[in-house]
Amino acid sequence: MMTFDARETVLVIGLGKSGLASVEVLRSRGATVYATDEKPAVELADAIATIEAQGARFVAPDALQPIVGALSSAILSPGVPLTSAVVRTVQARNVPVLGEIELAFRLCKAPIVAVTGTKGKSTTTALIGHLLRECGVSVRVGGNIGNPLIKEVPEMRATDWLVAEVSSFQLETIRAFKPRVSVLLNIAPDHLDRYHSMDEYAEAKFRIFANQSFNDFFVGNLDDERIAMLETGRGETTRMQSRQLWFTLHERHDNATMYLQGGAITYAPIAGDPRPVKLLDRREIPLAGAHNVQNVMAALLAALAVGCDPARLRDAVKTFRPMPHRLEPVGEIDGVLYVDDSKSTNPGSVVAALFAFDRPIVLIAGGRSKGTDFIELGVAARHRAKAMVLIGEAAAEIAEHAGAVPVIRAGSMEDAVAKARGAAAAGDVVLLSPGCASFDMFRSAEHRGEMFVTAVRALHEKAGA
Ligand code: UMA
Ligand code: ADP
Repeated sequence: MMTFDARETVLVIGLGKSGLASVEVLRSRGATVYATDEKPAVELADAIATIEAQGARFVAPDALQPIVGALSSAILSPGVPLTSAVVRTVQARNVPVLGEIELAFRLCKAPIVAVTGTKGKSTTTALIGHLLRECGVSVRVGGNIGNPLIKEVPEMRATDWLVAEVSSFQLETIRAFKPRVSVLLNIAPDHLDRYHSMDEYAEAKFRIFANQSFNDFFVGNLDDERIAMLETGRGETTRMQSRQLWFTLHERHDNATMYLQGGAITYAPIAGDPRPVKLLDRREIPLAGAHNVQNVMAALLAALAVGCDPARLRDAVKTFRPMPHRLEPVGEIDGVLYVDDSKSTNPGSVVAALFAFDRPIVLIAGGRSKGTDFIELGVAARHRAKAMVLIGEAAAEIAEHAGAVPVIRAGSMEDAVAKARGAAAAGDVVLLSPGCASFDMFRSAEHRGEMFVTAVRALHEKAGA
């Protein structure tokens, strides 16, 4: 039985956001804490100073041997793969390696709603938080969305709810993690630089419901082929113990608890009055694109599973606002709308973005590929884009799939926005939806979005001048 208190010695692996938060919580519980990180020591000066002030000690990866024997567990940051040398060193001495999410689960008194999927996690997680709050539930939100889950946990009571965005990386290192409600949005190519195959990636996602039992709920997307295979009775074996709540963008389907009927999100309660309830018209959703209708359905089902009242949920959806860098309109200049979708970091989210507008699109895409191909992105661009401005390492690879769509190359975000402006006419959209990681040119996807906004503002000032 791991207690993570004064009786134990714990090694925290990785000193980014997740690791720093783990150190802080473990130290506040009185555990003896060591931390390690593979970055050069000079780059870690601030992190080391922070943890030392809390009474933890930094140990370089090549100096771990003498302390490994004393460890009761190791807490792994999501960015550190299980195959890393540090993890092997620790596992060779039979020290259990758990993720920060697992630690948070073990210390959390509140029930958890956990959200995963390739895309839409942050939007859906934030939306569930918003819906629960509007329905009077005491709720906290954390995880992959940015604020480490472990940070939210210490103060929580059994009557609160915790909404957790969990990535496949985080799910790799759970053991007992058992959300009361799990949500699986979609599985599309991404992170193929870390996983050997789509099957391996999907299996990591499926861990979200692995420990659930019949008192728990699973919310799943019936329109996603891989996920629909989990429906009881479809596959060869029933993998899931939890109660299944399925959603679909199609009209009523036997096993769907939520579906679109005549453009209205409709809910067929599984218990009680079986008559379908029209919740809201899809046009009332304050977010663009069919993919956001799916996100809203998933969030509504999760909130209903928590016990929220359908009538209050309807109004609560209407007051949600898009998160920054997710199809966020950032300005209109000379009739051209500029949209920041910098958080589009895989090809699937570019496809979703291209179909979210019914006006001509000049697409800005590219960056560092994550081992995915760009075939579907090319197909969607050929349908929907009037021109593509390509940036970053993947520009040449994406250009191969452009067909007859004019391709313009750009060397910086400022250059890309100026060239997109040149290709656009009044009534068009200039859409930054990169479909790639940002690290070849920017510090993060947020930084990339901010650079886009800065370039748009500069255009605006010029236009006004
Ligand atoms: N490190 C090593 N060895 C390695 C890899 C990393 O020592 O092999 C060290 C690095 O030197 C660095 C530290 O580990 O100092 C970074 O840890 P990390 O990569 O786990 O990053 P954190 O800052 O702790 O942020 C993590 C998540 N990062 C990743 O999953 C890569 C954040 O998700 C998350 O918001 C945060 O915890 C709080 O929960 C980011 C992300 O990109 C947004 N997620 C991926 C995605 O959304 O696609 C999964
Ligand atoms: P995640 O947290 O999974 O990365 P976000 O909600 O932050 O997801 O959205 C990231 C990007 O993916 C944005 O560009 C957004 O427009 C797009 N997106 C959101 N939901 C979906 C979805 N269900 N399917 C495809 N793309 C989506």
